[in-house]
Amino acid sequence: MSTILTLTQGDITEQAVDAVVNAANSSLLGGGGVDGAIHRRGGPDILAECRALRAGHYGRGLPTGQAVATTAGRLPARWVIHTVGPVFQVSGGDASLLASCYRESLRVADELGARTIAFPAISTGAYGWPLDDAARIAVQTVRDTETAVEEVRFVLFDDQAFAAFAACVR
Ligand code: AR6
Repeated sequence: MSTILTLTQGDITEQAVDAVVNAANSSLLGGGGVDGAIHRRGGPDILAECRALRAGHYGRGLPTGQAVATTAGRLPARWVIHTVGPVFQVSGGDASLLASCYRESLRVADELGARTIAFPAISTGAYGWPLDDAARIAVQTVRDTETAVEEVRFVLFDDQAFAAFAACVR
């Protein structure tokens, strides 16, 4: 089964998909941007599961480039897959860490049996990754990853992000 790649401009919390990916931080305890929107609209069940993860396997937090799933609470999705993007300046622009976020999220999606997944443009907000470069890495990584996911939807918040991703999927 081949994977279809689609682009939408909008809010990731409104996507009716099996799994929504959160551009989280390693604390898993919330923040701004996508993370803030997901916890706000998804409700307290997501944070409760994140706290349980921190009390268990992820006592020191979720490392950069890894991914882990929780309930999606009140979002129109079944799961939230939390991943931690690299901070552009701190990572020195190491593309492998950003690529790992997409690859690991798809691996978790496969474990869950998710068939549709929505990604934000990870690391391009607070974490400062240049949009064009991030879009290229995101699209290339998804294309190169073997997965049973049938639709990978990139959900871009503004015109500039949409244009950057559109330039990569032509
Ligand atoms: N739907 C889709 N895209 C969005 C939304 C939304 N509701 N809101 C923002 N974006 P960011 P990061 C876009 O900062 O760079 C948080 O505080 C936004 O325009 O959410 O990975 C976490 O807790 C940008 O293009 O994620 C971390 O501490 C992209 O989503 C830190 O920010 C990512 O922006 C993670 O930073």
